[in-house]
Amino acid sequence: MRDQQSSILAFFAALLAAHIVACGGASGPSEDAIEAYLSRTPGGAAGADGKVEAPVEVPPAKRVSVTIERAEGLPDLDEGPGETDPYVILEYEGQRHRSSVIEGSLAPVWGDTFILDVLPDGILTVKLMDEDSLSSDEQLGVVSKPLPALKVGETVPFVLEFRGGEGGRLTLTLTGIVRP
Ligand SMILES: [Ca+2]
Ligand SMILES: [Ca+2]
Repeated sequence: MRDQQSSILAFFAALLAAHIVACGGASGPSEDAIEAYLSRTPGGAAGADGKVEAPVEVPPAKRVSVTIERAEGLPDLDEGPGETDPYVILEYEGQRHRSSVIEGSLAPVWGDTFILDVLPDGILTVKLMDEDSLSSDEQLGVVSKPLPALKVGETVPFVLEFRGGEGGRLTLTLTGIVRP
């Protein structure tokens, strides 16, 4: 008798649960929306209108990963053809990084990645250099530009032109990342 009662109770409980799920699916927010809402960072904006379906607020990146991709159109100003050995120096608010040297190339490809701590109104200065063995290295070009504000996980191309494009073009990839 007890078994029968409890199985009847279980039946109604299951029926009720199914009803709740059905109602939720028909008129409520989607499971994904609820999950996003529940997993959002505490204190994060839930959307101005308070709707659960509002996109989860992605925080601004505190660090940015800078990949030095490639340069093209570099002028051949060195002692002879194949003597331009480009490398890149990144300077950003006291942080400094130097890429590898690509020997004898006017269209170098690097793929070197560096991490910068983002500072308010920070300016990125990029120097394109030529390594020389018999004299000190030459600066082929320099450009300064503010870093764009990135959200965490956002990736953008960042193209720099030297001497208005006459001195070549350098492509970087920027990705917003969190502070570890
Ligand atoms: Ca040189
Ligand atoms: Ca050189």
